[in-house]
Amino acid sequence: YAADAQRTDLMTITRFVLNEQSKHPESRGDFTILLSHIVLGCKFVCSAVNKGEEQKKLDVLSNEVFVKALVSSGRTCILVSEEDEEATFVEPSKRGRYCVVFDPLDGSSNIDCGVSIGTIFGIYSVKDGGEPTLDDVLQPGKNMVAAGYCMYGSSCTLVISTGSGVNGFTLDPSLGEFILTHPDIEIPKKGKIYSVNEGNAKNWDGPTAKYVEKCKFPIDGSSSKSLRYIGSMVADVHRTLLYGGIFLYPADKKSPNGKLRVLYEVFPMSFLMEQAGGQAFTGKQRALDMVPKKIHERSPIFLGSYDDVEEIKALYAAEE
Ligand code: AHM
Ligand code: MG
Repeated sequence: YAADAQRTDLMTITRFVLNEQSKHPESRGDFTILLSHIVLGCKFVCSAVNKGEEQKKLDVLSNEVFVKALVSSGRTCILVSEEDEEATFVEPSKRGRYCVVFDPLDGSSNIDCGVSIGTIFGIYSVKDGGEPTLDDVLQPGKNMVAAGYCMYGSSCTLVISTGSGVNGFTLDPSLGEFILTHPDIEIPKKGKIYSVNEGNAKNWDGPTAKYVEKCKFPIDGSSSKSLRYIGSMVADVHRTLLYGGIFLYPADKKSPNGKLRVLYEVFPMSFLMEQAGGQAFTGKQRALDMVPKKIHERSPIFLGSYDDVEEIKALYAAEE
């Protein structure tokens, strides 16, 4: 898809997903409709963020917009949001076959100083018929049919995978459309950046501490890595995806399960990483193999370039 063609032959996200879905004969267009409602939520949040609304209002507002957009799509049956303690079961007359897990506005402590924040989402599908139950969302991340995030930064960027690669779209404000700007994103096999909250170092376990030490003082003659940490997962993961390297939110003595939530933070980002050729590891296993027992469960996470994650896996394997 050549750059000059892009200017006149606009590949909107709707067109792109319609093309992808047409490869599946069983497709009924439901996914495309669901996605257009997610996109609407992202556009709303993008515009609200740009207006500089207050933090608290923006959290709550974003959640309300996403919940209403998803329910009104008529294509969802269960919603899990970081902002809501309980899962939302959509009333029967508005029910569809998708479950959406999402963090409507992640990194909200960054709002008031204008640092990038984002929305993260993952989508599961349920079989037709039968009452939806929580078990429909308490599924390993590898069962997701799609995952993505929207970053509200210097531009508004939506990155998504439906299980066949990763593609990035940028909101053209004059058109109000997300246009394909980053086709087929592949993460570099190895990177030069590590991204972690080093303020927690005194509470880290052995392998994490050893890994970060190696980033700073490599013992194999390679050059040391740069540290970049925004503290906004979407922005840190977006950079990792494009430039390569590793993002980690490990376990520590105070938070033995780390900080990030399995369903709507760890899984979607792990899904994207694998689809882009990288890896995602929990310190014990492949992240996407985890089976969550609770909707707001947390897990440590190490994700990024294939080779960089291999190194941390080796350090954990050596511990056993
Ligand atoms: P939030 O859901 O309360 O916004 O917290 C999640 C955020 C992530 O965006 C980010 O990766 C992490 O918290 C940063 O945490 P810390 O400030 O402990 O480094
Ligand atoms: Mg969050």
